[in-house]
Amino acid sequence: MMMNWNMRDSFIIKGLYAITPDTADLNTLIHKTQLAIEGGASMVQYRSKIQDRDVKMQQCGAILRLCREYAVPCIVNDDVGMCLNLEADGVHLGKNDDNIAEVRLILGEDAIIGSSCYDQLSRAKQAQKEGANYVAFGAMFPTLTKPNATRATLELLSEAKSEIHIPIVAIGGITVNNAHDVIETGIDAIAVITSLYEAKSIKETAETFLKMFH
Ligand code: TZP
Ligand code: MG
Repeated sequence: MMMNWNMRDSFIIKGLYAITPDTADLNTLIHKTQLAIEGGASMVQYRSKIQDRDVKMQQCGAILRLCREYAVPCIVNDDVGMCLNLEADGVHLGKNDDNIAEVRLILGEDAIIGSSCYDQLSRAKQAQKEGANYVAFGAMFPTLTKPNATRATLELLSEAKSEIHIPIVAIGGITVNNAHDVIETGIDAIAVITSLYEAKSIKETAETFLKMFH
C-alpha cells in the first residue's frame, strides 16, 4: 500500500536523498542502499536506465521492501506505471516524462512527485503550481552519471530558496568535498548517486553529508 507520507509530519525531504546507480547486481544494490539508509538517507529513488523492464521491476520491488523496513519513502524515476504497479511512494519526473498534474490524478494526493528543473527557476515555479512535492536543480558539478547534463549554479539555488516554498533538492556531481557550498545556499536536500554508492564507507559518507546540514 502506498504510504501516506505527505500527510505525515515525519515526511520531510531533508538532508540526503539516495538515488540508485545502474547495476545488474541486485544484492550489492540492496546492501549499499541499506548502508545509505543506516547512514541517514531519508529518501530513496530507484533510478535505472537498463532496458529490461522485468529486471527493473524486480530491483525496484526489492528496494521498495528495504525502504519499507526502515520507513523511508521510495520513489521511482520516470515510470508512473512501475510506481502504480509496485505501490511505490511516488515518482520523479523530468522534461521527457508525463505531466505533473496528470500524474497527480493517476497517483493521488498522497504520492510524492518530484520534478527535475535543470537550471530553470521558471520550470520550478510551474512545477510548484502543478502540485510537485519537491523540485530538483542540477547538475551542480560535472558528473559521469549524466555527462551532458545542464549545469546549474549556486546562485540559482539561493534564488530558488527565496522564491519557491516546496523543498529544493540539488543534484549532480555532489561529493563530500563540494557539498558544503551547495548546502550553505539553504536548499533542503542533496541527491547523490556515485559519491555515495562508490564510497569506501557508504554509511560514513552518508553521515558526513548529513553533518553538513547542521
Ligand atoms: N540529473 C542531473 S545530474 C544527475 C541526474 C540524474 C546524475 C547525478 O548522479 P551523481 O553520480 O551523483 O553525479
Ligand atoms: Mg527522467
